[in-house]
Amino acid sequence: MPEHARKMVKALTSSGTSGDLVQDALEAIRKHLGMDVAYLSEFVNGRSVFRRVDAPGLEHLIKVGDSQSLEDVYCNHILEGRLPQLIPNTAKEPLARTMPITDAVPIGSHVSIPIRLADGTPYGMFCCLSPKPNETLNDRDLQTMQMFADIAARHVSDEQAAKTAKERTAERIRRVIDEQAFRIAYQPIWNLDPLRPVGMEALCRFDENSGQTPDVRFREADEAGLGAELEMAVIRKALEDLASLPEEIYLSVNASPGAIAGGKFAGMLESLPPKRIVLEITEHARVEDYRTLDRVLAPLRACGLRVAVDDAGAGYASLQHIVQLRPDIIKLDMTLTRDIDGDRARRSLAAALIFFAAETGARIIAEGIETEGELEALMALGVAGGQGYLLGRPAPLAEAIELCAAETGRQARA
Ligand code: G
Ligand code: MN
Repeated sequence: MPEHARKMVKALTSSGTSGDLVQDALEAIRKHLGMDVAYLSEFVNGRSVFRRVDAPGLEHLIKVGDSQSLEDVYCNHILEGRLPQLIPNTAKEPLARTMPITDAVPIGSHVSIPIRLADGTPYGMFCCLSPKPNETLNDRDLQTMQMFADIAARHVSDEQAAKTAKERTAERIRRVIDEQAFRIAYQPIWNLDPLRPVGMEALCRFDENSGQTPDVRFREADEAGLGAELEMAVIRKALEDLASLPEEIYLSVNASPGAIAGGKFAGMLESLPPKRIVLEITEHARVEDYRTLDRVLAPLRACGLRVAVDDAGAGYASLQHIVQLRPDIIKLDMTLTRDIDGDRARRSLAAALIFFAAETGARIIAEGIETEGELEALMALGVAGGQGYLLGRPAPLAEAIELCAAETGRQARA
């Protein structure tokens, strides 16, 4: 099979997600028809803009991003039936002959198929041309061209749909950030023995009845390139509440390494007591660059900011991650807490982390404690702190403060 035919097959059978599909299709059809130039163009504000071009050796004549006025080119005439899609010899087409572009390029032969998006709106042209006439071009060539144009059209349609969906998501998230369309729920963090509230974790909650968990929101924001901004907006809002917290209670906020490395965090701490703030570093992807993270955090830690590794024992919060961050606090992921009273493997993994914490001067806080059994097992292992539904659900600030005060009062009376 000749190489261009192989390419045609490849282009036709490709999954449709590859960015090179249209490029491959252009090259294959150009070679198949024995033409010099193949391109896909998009109509934008009365111009035809080249989006993909295959024209080896003619890059000076035509390249991606170049555009021409629709007044000057064949496109509109073809769309409106004044010129045929198949022109083996422009000299035999009176209208083509009178158009300046025919001699300027020059164009001897021309085959083109209008491209429409899935919803029917015109997009642009899928086109092959050559400076020389090519009298062998026939209807079968046009049919083959049509097949490739269909592939290109489908690809472009998919691309545009994905782009539109992405833009809509980005706009929605931009609004969420600008309008602070989220609430902060606070979950008390306790010293376990004696039971005493020591901190409050700020957890973001999105209002709508979308049924989406905050995780999904944050992932969407990430994909829209707004992840760090959203995280910082949440932290900013939480920090506003620090002054309302009892003096002896610290505020724990969540951030991804990427958001911290973004550099906006330090500025938000200005005029706040760093000793009362814990930064929980949430890991959802592998950290590429600990040095940047360290550069941002070192001066803040020197002033008393404490760093916690969140979700330890799950996902990317690997041992390596813990070693690199040298955290003040290690938060045991709730998957380790769950049923720890009845599960030897979880107990020994927790014990290992407790040993590690003791050796490195870190404090362990167990997340997601739901039962007395879990609480007792954790205390028996020597876990210093904990949080979870058993000790207090995430709640509006006033309620969370109330809960802490009630427990403190109870302790005082006992
Ligand atoms: O990423 P991080 O571990 O900070 O997320 C904590 C999440 O877990 C919050 O959304 C919070 O509402 C939830 N949570 C807090 N305590 C418990 C608990 O005891 N059980 C369960 N299942 N979820 C909890
Ligand atoms: Mn957390």
